[in-house]
Amino acid sequence: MKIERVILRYLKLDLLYPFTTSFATEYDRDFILVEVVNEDGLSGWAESVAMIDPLYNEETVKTNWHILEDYLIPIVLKNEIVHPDELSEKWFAHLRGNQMAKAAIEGAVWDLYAKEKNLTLAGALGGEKKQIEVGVSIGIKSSIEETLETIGARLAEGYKRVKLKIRPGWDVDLIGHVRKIYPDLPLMADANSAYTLNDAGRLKALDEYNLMMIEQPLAYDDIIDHAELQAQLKTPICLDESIHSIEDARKAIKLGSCKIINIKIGRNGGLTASKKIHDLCQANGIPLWCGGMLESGIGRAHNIAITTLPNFTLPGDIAASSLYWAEDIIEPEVTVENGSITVPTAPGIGYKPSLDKINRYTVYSRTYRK
Ligand code: OSB
Ligand code: MG
Repeated sequence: MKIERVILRYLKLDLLYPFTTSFATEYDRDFILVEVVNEDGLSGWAESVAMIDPLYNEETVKTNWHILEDYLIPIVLKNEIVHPDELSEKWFAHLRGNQMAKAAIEGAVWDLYAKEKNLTLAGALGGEKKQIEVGVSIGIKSSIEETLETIGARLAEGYKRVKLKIRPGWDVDLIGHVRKIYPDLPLMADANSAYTLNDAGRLKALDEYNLMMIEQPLAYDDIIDHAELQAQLKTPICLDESIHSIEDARKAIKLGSCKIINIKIGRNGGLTASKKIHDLCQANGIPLWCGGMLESGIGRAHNIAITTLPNFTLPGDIAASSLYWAEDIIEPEVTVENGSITVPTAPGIGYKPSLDKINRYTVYSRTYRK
């Protein structure tokens, strides 16, 4: 690959509806778009999923900009890259952490690689699904009534799996009410690390509601206590925040810390690493689904591509563009019909980044040349 220049853009998009987790309420989304351009003028695109504040994990939009500008972009411009796998396996391997920054530029290189080979990104990764099943993640609301209304609206739009954000005090009662009205709905709960082992009793009370899983109940960096908790719970635990690498996945599986893993490309340090975690989980009977980070269409397109791999057997948090944005920055936007997304067939990410729209939401940008 002959990468000539890299463009970073800092974008800000307003969310149509505020999104509340156990750690914050988001009203808008600040993120970095990475564009890598080859000598023929072909572009690869990806976004960094780091958030504005270090509340989900330790990375932020600005730490990502710093790591991209001062470390990752110089590596990509200086070295001859033959295959995107080399980024995580060779060129970035000596740099600790900063998974979301690494994933952002690696994803753009993967998109460019697929376009150079005239493959879809899904195909380049080895994915074969033509359609993927998705669900919706519903934030913490001001009342149970409002939550029930939101669930009703999403089901009417065709979503078939619902994830509810929980935190201490917004959990057993909430799930009980929802279950009364929707006894058979595929339903799960995401705590974003809001509990400790002292809350095991409260979490055990959720066992009677037949949840598909409870996601990341304990600390963002824990795999030991989760193993102890999983041994006490009937409900499968799914790890999100705690998994950053194939090593984390291997240890979590070995300890019995979870029965399901959520893949986030950014959290895992990129597509290559996520594919390796996929293969490890497949070999160990751990089903996967793709998590979401309130991405724009560009990150969403990457999530769709990885979900085409066979061990993504559970619906992912990849809802339609229109649930997040007044207008998305890709054409066409991501749409969901009957709880499914049709995987695009155009090369690379398969959706066209709209420069008009991207420029409208760009706060600042910088171009880096060879
Ligand atoms: O834990 O899955 C999470 C959003 C921001 C940060 C963390 C999470 C989430 C979501 C939203 O659940 C999923 C989506 O993009 O719709
Ligand atoms: Mg989560």
